[in-house]
Amino acid sequence: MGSYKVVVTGTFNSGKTQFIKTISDIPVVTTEKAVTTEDRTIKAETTVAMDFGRVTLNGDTIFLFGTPGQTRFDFMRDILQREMQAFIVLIDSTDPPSFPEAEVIIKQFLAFADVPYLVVANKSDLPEAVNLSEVQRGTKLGDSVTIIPCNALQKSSVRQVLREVLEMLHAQE
Ligand SMILES: Nc1nc2c(ncn2[C@@H]2O[C@H](COP(=O)(O)OP(=O)(O)OP(=O)(O)O)[C@@H](O)[C@H]2O)c(=O)[nH]1
Ligand SMILES: [Mg+2]
Repeated sequence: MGSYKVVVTGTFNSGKTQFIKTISDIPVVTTEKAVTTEDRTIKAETTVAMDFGRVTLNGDTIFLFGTPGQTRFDFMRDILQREMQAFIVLIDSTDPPSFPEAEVIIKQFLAFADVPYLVVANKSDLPEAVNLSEVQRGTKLGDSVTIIPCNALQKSSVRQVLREVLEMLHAQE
């Protein structure tokens, strides 16, 4: 039984805020603001600072910190990464052009701290979602990195991802 800081990061619009909202035991602190860039054709609001939620699973408490997705807020990553014990990289499975960006994010995070991480192919419920091997190719992640599918609208699916993260954290102890 422990408490852990886990950062939920990933590409723009990949479902980071949704992921935290779906599983959090407390009302999530969000920082959604109207999108002012060309991305506004994709969604109306975006995270500009962070999301914060908390969940207890089998006696372990996870503090979830979501990052913004737009690259102009990348400076927030350095702040949110402090003291993190693991991170989750969400990828929008319906948006293959965004896949290479995930690789960049992973490298940047690992350069900050060599902690366990999990790559999540989110929005797996949508018909346009590509399969896991396509996500693997697009992100140039080798076979050694496990990518797991997720539907962030579904609590059981998010819980499954967090169980995997806890397993990685416990393996280190
Ligand atoms: N069908 C489906 N929709 C999802 C899923 N995850 C997120 N969404 C939807 O996708 C949209 C974007 O989700 P957000 O949680 O705002 O994404 P984000 O990564 O926080 O976005 P930014 O902070 O702007 O980078 C919302 O309408 C979500 O409800 C999923 O697994 N399946
Ligand atoms: Mg967000």
